[in-house]
Amino acid sequence: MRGRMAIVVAAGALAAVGAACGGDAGGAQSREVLVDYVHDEFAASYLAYFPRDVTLRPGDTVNFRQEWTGEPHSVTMGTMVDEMMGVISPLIEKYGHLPDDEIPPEVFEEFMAASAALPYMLPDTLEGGPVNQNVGQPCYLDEGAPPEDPMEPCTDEQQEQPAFDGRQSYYNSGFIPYAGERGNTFDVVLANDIEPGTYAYYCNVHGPFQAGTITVVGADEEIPSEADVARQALAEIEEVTAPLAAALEEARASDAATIFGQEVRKPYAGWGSDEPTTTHAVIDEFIPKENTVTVGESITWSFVGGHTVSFNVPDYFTQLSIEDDGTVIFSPDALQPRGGPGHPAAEGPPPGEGEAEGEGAPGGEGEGEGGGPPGGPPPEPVAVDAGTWDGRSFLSSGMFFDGTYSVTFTEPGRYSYACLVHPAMVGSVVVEEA
Ligand SMILES: [Cu+2]
Repeated sequence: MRGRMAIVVAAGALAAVGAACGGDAGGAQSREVLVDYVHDEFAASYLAYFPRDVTLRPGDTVNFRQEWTGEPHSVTMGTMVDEMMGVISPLIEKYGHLPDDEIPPEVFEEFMAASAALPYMLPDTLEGGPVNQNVGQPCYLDEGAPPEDPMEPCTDEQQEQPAFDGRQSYYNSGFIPYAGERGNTFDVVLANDIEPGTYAYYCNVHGPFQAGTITVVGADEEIPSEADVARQALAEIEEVTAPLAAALEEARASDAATIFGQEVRKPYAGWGSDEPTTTHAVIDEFIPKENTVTVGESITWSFVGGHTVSFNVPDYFTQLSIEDDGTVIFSPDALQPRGGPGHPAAEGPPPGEGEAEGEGAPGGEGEGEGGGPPGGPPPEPVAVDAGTWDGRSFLSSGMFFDGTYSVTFTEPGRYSYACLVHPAMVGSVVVEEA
């Protein structure tokens, strides 16, 4: 299960969180839950909510606050989600910490069947353009499922957010944008008549491994303070960070490695921890950050996770964004190669071909399969040679999930580059005179 998640496309001021409604013992309270996390020591994406469970009373509010790492997320709840997580949570608890090959196949099947019962935001094949609008846009339903046609959003009326009463069938933030009116926030008011109990939510981009719960207690019961909630969030973040930090140390010290079943060679584009875990997080770093070559030499990046290697990038844009009419689109500029062959380009080699020799000849006939979103089969690693680059044009690899990308540098200079999906992921190439 973790291997599948590893291919998915990811400055906490915790002390100051949720100051809005604290202190007033008599009135409605609010508690903050972080969506993703920006670590200040290295760039990473945390496909998780912190803390994983928050306790409130009817009439209180959960403030979901997203920390933007470039990864898109949703907060999706309702009885459909309760049902799905009712099957999946025990599986994750029992098997989630095991390596893939120690998990019985029927457990995978049960997991896949349950998670496939609800629609995902990203289409199986990533090409850029509109994502699945039925769940990419907000949707609040008293009963029934979101539209079956992925391109059909819920109606305007269904997109108006009511209080959460625990009985709605589907209660979905849709893509939580980086900026604008709904930028990085999603507030859930718990209805006055919500029954005490535990309510599940998950991210419909990254799947049921990114999940959490809201526990509702009776109106006269005690709930943990804001400080307690913030402390719990930080403890959970630290628990996830420790193996990542250790993996990053090892990556920096190595020249080659095997990770997620793939042999890789420096420089690495992205990294992660091979340790099985039930909380997924990935490192959004180029390792090392700087590489030096002489004119005529090439650099070959090994990808670990969904990233791009992109030179002369245009002004920052997010991989997902919302158009004026509400349509949520996946930027083709982030996904597709620009300025030369890449992945998943038509010019690239077919998946799996040329991977040993790195002979991704420009002009090849490949069909390049689009990425590996949840629900899609993992693509075969590819090796793409982008050919020569003189340092002047926009050059981007397109989104790789694994495999390699080579560029040969023809002009001396210092070139910075970035990953188009993870804004904190930057590096530079120094090209010296031959
Ligand atoms: Cu990246």
